[in-house]
Amino acid sequence: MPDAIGYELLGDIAILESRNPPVNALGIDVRKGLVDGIDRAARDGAKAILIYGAGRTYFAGADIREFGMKPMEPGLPEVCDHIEASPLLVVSALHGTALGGGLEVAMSSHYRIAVPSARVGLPEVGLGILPGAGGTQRLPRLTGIEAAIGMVTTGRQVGAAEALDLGILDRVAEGEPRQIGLTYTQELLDSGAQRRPVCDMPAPAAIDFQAALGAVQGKARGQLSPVNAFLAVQAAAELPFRDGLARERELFMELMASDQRHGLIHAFFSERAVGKLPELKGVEPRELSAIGVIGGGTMGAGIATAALLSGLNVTMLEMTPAAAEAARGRIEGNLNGALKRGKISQAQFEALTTQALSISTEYDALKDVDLVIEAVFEDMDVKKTVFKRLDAVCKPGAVLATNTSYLDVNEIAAATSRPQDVIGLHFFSPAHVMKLLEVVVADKTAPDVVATGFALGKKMGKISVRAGVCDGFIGNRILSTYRTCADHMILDGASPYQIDKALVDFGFAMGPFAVADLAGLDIGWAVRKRLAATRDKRERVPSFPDTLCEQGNFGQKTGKGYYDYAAGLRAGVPNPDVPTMVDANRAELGITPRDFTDKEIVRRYMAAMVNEAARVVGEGIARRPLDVDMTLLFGYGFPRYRGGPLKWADLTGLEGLLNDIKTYASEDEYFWQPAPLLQQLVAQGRSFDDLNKEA
Ligand code: 3H9
Repeated sequence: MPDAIGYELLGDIAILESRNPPVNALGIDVRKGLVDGIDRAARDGAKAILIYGAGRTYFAGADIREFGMKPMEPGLPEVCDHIEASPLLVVSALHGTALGGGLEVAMSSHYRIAVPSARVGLPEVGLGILPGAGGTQRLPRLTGIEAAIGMVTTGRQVGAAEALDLGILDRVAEGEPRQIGLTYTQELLDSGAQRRPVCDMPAPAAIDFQAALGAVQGKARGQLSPVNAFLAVQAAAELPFRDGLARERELFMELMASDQRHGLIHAFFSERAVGKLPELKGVEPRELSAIGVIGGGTMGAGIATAALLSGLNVTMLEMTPAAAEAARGRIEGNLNGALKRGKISQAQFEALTTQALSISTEYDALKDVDLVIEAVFEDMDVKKTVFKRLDAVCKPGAVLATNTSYLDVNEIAAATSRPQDVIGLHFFSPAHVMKLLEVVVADKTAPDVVATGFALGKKMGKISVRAGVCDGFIGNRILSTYRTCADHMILDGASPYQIDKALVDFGFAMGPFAVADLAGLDIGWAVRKRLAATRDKRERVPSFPDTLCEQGNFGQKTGKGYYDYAAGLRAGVPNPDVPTMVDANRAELGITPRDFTDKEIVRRYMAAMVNEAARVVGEGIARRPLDVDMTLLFGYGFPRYRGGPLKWADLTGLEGLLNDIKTYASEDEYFWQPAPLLQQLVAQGRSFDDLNKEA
């Protein structure tokens, strides 16, 4: 028997212990071990079998790394059937996270006990698939159809107490899984309990499936897996158990073959790989317990909030007592939100706002902090002045970070006598909510300062991505290119509203013009003015975005931008002045507008995004394609089920994209210059993902 499952016979009970760290994923050795163990227990004359996991968890699911490989027998569905069909009484003892295939193994057991801290769930939809080892047929037989639909279509995990209420667990007990499992199994044997296969339980009662499906489709926003998962659960009510399993398999295989499955699994592994940089192996971060934040506007207050919530002490620096008070108000407002959502208690709220937070108007207050993040006005001279002051006041070894979103971190570092301690930490607004953190590494930044940036991100629960220095780093640089592409399409005949809609239909959380209204149109305006002097003569520069700003329309904060928010609607309605501004711009440039299909809009927009992303990787601004993918996913509303722009490009076909870029170049040679890395990959017949694997 493979070592992945330990076997021991203790009296009447055969014990199967999974030993497959770190999460007891149900890889081929574990599956074989389970089947062998079940058979051996019968041969050994045991009366019952106890299954549990060694280490930190019961099985956390199928081994995702096996997806896409040649199937290896026995598959998980066969393993589950084998467990359920055992003539012996089978008990599973759960701890940690019994997820996906893990919960499916548990539900194939005849009885289930768990420690109070255990969590269970079927998170497969998040990977673009559905529970494919009987989970969609067994769960509704235990919980009823509605609870099963809720869990299976959202991937929601439930704690042990709720799982007990729902009928997923039979008992919850304190202790180690082995010990509580043995006690329970012995008790069942002593009481003469019978085998209790879920497959023999009555089918769950049907509901109004049509209405329920509509609700699931609405929330899925283009993602296929929740819908197929729903249909599989529906089959549990409508078909006999075996036929239901066959239906589950059919719907599962459909998803396995989908690009969305590739995209979501890429996201799963990339999310974990993004913070693991070869250059940081063995590099210890610096001490991090107290930080300073300069500037208490929306961004600074958000950063301070995130830091407080992660257990750090924060000193906020503002210019005047009035600004300091306003900053306190913003931070308290943010923490109040966390209190209302139950993320912190009233006592924690009090402690965070009184003991952990201090606000000052004197730089001297920053002399003892371990790290300072500057979030002041986006202006190089202002930033340099701040860093000179920090250089004078901060203790040796303190990390000096700028939250700039575009400016040259090397130039900022050069304003200090300690450029090795200077780094960019680019948060996204609202910083206590948005998951992305770009860790911008300047030429002289010391490795342990980079490690400290990543350590801070981890503490705050962020997805931290390493970025090199350039205008806009990874995210904003790519954003400015695809935004330019969108502006060009408007000049040529599309409307902002058609573009926004086409991209929302593609899966983006919001379209680029709605995003611009939210972020504030003055930001882009300032960037355009800064870059105007160095602009290449061949660049097509629309004037309508400037016209909009010149008339005082900065988006949501002024009540009007591309959309009009006067009616109090969060989404706004199209601003009727915009088409007039666009028409004037077209007339001035002598453009006759043409129609765009939604498909062409998406194709051009994505081609521009991928092309710039390829440049960002080619120049080493992003270390790996997956770094770009995670940046766009966590900071720019890119649909997770497409994996990120470069995963999308791989799945779509790089050669076709390159050909389209070359075709577009016949209209605008300057904008549509193919990225060298994209050309190289096409010439070599390789993909972006190949580069991820080599890194
Ligand atoms: C399924 O079950 C399909 C079936 O229905 C049907 C089949 C027919 N496989 O997250 P962590 C790795 S689909 C392979 O950092 P944590 C992970 O990559 C599955 N590897 O730890 C990482 O590796 P590395 C349904 C896996 O404590 C290491 O383990 N199950 C798997 O923060 C540690 O992971 C799920 O979707 C896996 N299934 O969180 C659960 N899981 O160290 C997915 C993890 O090299 N897993 N790894 O970077 C999770 O949600 C979290 O990992 C878990 C632990 C909550 C378990």
